[in-house]
Amino acid sequence: RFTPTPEDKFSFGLWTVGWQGRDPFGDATRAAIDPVESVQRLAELGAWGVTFHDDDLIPFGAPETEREAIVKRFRQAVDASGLVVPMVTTNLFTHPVFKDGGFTANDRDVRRYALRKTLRNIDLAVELGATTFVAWGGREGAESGGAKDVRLALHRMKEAFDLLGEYVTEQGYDLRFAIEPKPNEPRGDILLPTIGHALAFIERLERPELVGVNPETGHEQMAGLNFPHGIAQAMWADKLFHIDLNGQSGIKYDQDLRFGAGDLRQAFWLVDLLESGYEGPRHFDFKPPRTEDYDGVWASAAGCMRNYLILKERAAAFRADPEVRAALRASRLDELARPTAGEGLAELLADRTAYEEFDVDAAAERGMAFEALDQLAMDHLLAVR
Ligand code: GLT
Ligand code: MN
Ligand code: MN
Ligand code: MN
Repeated sequence: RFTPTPEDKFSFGLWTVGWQGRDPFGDATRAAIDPVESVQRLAELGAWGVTFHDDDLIPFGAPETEREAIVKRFRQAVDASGLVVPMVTTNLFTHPVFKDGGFTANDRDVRRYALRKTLRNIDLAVELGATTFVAWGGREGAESGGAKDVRLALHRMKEAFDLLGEYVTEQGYDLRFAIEPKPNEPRGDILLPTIGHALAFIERLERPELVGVNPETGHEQMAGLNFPHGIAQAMWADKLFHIDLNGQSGIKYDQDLRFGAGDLRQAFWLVDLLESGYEGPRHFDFKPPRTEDYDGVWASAAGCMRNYLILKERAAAFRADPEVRAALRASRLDELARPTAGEGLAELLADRTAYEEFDVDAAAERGMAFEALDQLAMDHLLAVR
């Protein structure tokens, strides 16, 4: 019970368990973990996939021969472990050259370099079997108003994704892009700050079908937004290509807690939602707190998966409960599922009961019974039903 298996499709970034605990105020509290060890430990814990940034695996600037040797050794470890590499991403934020961004840096030569670094990494992603390429633009933004012409920056952002889409199309690659929004940190304000901004941006691209979103729990919650609502809209738009699961307690710095820590109620509704139709990876992007030693690192990775499975069981129990079904009807969720003007505009206009004879006062008096429904959810979440 609550033991993960590859069928659960849990994946982890090398940068998550490998985080050394460096923060703006303190040095690393742990040494780097060999990516090969991370692969082995994650497989032992029951994970299905491992993901990485180019620089998590291959040190920035490593010569070609060293790069090849590292990739070969990593690929052997991945194959031996049985893990897959479902997603790869590019680091366009750590090196000082990216201090003003990658795709939207004011310096044109930096933008060209960022694109070349990304295109090179796309080849590696495809070589390792990845079908999703995440783009988190953490450095795409500004701290002051005059520093960035946002409309021009969005032109450059569009140009970048159009070029990336052109490249994978020309190469015949089976690879889609997933934009990861974040409102701020490390930049004062980041471009494409929320799921909604990203979805609107994608529709202006030359190949919108190649681009979706990779929302992260904590990033939306940093903006005070309801994460399950954002995920539902991404699913509604067929744009949930990938997801970064973690935990966040309210509007503050990006906590990257293990999944299930932080806002537990949103985590419950999120799992309920994902299990209703999302088939992609359950990817954890968390940071084992810097208080932890290596045992703590693996304990927190295991905790992410365990909490997902517990919530999955709790959500299934909620949906299966006959009293919940009755409560959902009492709250008229079945009515929400019906088109408002099923037979069209003419029928709506001709229906006197819809307006002239509609009893507004009686309708206004009807309770929605949401509190009883939510208490049932709470009882299931707390496992007292
Ligand atoms: C970085 C960021 C994450 C992103 C990663 C992908 S890098 O750790 O904080 O939210 O998902 O670039
Ligand atoms: Mn993330
Ligand atoms: Mn985060
Ligand atoms: Mn992060």
